Amino acid sequence: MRGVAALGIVLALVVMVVVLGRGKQTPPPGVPATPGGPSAVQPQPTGQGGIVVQSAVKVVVECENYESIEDKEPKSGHVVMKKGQASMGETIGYLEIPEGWIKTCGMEEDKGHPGTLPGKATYSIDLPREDTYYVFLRAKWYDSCGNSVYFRVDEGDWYPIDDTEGKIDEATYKWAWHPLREAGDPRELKLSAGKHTLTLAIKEDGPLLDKLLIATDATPPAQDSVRP
Ligand SMILES: [Ca+2]
Ligand SMILES: [Ca+2]
Repeated sequence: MRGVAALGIVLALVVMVVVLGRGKQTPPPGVPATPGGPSAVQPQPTGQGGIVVQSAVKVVVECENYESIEDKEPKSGHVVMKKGQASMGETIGYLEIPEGWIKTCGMEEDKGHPGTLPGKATYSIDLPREDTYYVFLRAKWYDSCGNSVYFRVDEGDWYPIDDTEGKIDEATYKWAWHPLREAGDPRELKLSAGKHTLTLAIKEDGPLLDKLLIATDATPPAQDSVRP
């Protein structure tokens, strides 16, 4: 009898171990097994039929987090660029080009000449690969004399970002994404892998500049999105 009881106890233990073992969930591939670990699952480039599908590149730069800035008119010391904050559900920082300083400083003549007005901010980016890139600026224009900036990559040509995105009426604009365009279409920029310097320069006064997006996708972010 004692032998049978012992066998019964052993069998019960074996059943318990099997049941407990089944209860343990193995996380699916890509999901971290430890709580609190990184939750983002990075899509990997996949090969199919010899075609390599590359993941999209998105680089976001906050305009107020510049690497260098020329924020004063050199002769008078007048402030031409300054940091600001706004609350849009969350607090966002921006770079403001105070309205009116171009006239105050008598520099209207310089507005049409890229890079001659004071007021420039630079940003350093590091691109993962050589590709065709598109540029979008999240900004709040001021009015029809405050709805543009100049942009360039490294020592390249100055391009205007100049449109009426976010326009409610002549003197009222809301925050919007402004694509860098060429004859109405998104401008294609062939950029090499590695470090590049982006520069925003004043073209008109009044705009508020939130962030720059450099992406391999030519589709602009949704107009009301704070984060692309
Ligand atoms: Ca203005
Ligand atoms: Ca910002």
